[in-house]
Amino acid sequence: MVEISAISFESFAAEARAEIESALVRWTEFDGDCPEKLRDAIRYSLLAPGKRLRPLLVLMSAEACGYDRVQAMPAACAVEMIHTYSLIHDDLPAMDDDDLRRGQPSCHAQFDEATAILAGDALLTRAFEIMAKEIFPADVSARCCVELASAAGATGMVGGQIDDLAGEAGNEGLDELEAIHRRKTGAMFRVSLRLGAIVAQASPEQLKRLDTYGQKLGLAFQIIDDVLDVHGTETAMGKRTGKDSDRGKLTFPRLLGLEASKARASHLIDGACSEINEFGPDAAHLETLARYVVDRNH
Ligand code: GRG
Repeated sequence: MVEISAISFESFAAEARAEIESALVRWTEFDGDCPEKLRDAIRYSLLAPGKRLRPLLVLMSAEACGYDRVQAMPAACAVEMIHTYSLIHDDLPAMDDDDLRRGQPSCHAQFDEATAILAGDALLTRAFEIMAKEIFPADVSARCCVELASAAGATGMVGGQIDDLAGEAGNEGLDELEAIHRRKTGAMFRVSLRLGAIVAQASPEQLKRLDTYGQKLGLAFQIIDDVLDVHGTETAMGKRTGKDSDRGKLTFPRLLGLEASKARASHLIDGACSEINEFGPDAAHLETLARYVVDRNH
C-alpha cells in the first residue's frame, strides 16, 4: 500500500469537504418553494460542522476505481443527507433526547420538535430526489436508489436503531451487539463504499473488496464511538458524552473493556486496509481515512 503524508491527506480532505459542502448548499435551495423555517432547519443541521466521513468515503471509493470524484457527488451528498436526518431524529426526546449535536443545540432544541421531525423527513426524501435526478445513466441511478434505501431503511439503519433502543437493558452479548451495529452504523458506511463503486461502474471484484472494507470500517468506527463516549470530551465530540454508560446501555467497552475494544477496532482496520491493497495508489486516501477512524478524538 502506498502511504501518503498526513498533510497531503488533510489538504485532499479539506478540498473534498469544501466541494461536498457547496453541493449540499446547492441541493438544499429547493427552488424557492420550501417554507423558510423548514429550509433554515434543514441547513442548520446539514451544514453544521460534521466530519463528512460518509460522503468522503463515497468520493474515495469512486476514486479508488479510477473515477472522477466530482461525478460521485450526488451519491455522496445523498448519503450525508440521510446521515444528518438520522442524527436529527436520533436526538429527539422520543429517542436519545440529546440537546447538543455537532457542537451546537440539536435541531429540535434550536427550532421545535415538529420542525426537527419534518427537517429529517425532507432530508430523507431529498436524498433520493438528488440521486434519481443527478446520477447517470438511469440504470446506475436506479441501482444507487435501491442500495441506499435498503441500507437506510428497515433492514439497515432504521432496523438497527430499533434493536439498539430495545437493547438498553443490556442483556445481550458481543454477537448481538455487532449485529445491531452492522445495521445501525455499519450499513451507512458500507453503502457509502458501494455507491462510490457503483457510480464508477466498478468490477464485481472491486465492489466486493470495497464492501468488505466498508463493513470492517463501520464496525471499527462504532467501537471507537463507544470508547469516545467514555473517554472523549464534549467539546471535542460536539455532543453529550457518557450517556450510554449512564443508561447501562450495551456498548463495546462495557462488554470487552476499553483496551480490548481498541484492539478489536485496530484489528478491523488492518483487515479493512488489506482488503483494498490491490487498488494501489488510488486507494491511498481510503487507507489514511481508515487509520484516522481509530486514532480520532471526535
Ligand atoms: C433515527 C432512523 C434513525 C436512525 C438513527 C445513526 C443513528 C441511527 C443514530 C445516531 C446516533 C449515534 C450517535 C450513533 C453512533 C454512531 C454515529 C452514527 C455517530 C455519528 O456519526 P459521526 O461521528 O457524526 O460521523 P458527524 O456529525 O461527524 O457527521
